[in-house]
Amino acid sequence: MARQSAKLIAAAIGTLAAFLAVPADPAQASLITFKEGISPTGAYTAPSATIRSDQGNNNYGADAITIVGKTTTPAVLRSVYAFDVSDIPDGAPIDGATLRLTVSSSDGTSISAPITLELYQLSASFTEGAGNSSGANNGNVSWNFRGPTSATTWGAPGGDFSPTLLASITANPRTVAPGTLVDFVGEPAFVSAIQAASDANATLYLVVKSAAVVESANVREIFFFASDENTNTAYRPALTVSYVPEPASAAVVAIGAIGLLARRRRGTSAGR
Ligand SMILES: [Ca+2]
Ligand SMILES: [Ca+2]
Repeated sequence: MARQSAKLIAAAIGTLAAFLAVPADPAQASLITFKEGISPTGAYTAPSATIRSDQGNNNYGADAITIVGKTTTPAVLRSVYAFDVSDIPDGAPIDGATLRLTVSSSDGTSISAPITLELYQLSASFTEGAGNSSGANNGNVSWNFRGPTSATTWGAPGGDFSPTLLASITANPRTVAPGTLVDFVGEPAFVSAIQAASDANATLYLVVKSAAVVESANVREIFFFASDENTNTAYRPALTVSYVPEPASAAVVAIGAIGLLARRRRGTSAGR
């Protein structure tokens, strides 16, 4: 029995040594998705809301859609998003990120042309609020306020964001079909922003807007996306992050697995 235990321990050490000798393989990165009501848990919330310059104090936090674009009123519309990324394992290096929005409808009166939408990081937090599609002046996030009261204004109306582009996409607002998946695939700056938020167990605040050249043009281009309140849960905004499990934590898992294996073997022996 003692000889058998010694053999088991030797085998376990050998397995662990072999495991640790294998360098971390980016192809074995893990994925975690953040999506309201779905993932990582059913209780997860990922606030999103439209802000618009022609209804500067109005909050649309509970609307089923978020809107991005420009009207000929003229009005500029942007959408803000918040993702708490504290469920990414502490210290895990992040190597990729995608924000996925889903088109809820096309806009028949928009210009038919490719339009560039851009993703940036907000430098201040916001509170979502419960304004519906009609909007409500409730002090929560709007073109002018970041909330939770009208006393808390953005530094600049339309949201305070870092000028570093995190990702962009191009689509035609008139012809894009409902259900189209719009993926903002992260530039290195997007990955860095999520890494910083993960390291701080914090919430990442984002804004999607039309390119500046479009926001200043006198054309209508409007995109309708499903929001975090959308009853079609599959359409809700989703942030998917790819990370490499830390070698240290992987070793802990390996040691745990070896321990379990040893216990199972002992259990089998005892039963004989
Ligand atoms: Ca919500
Ligand atoms: Ca919302």
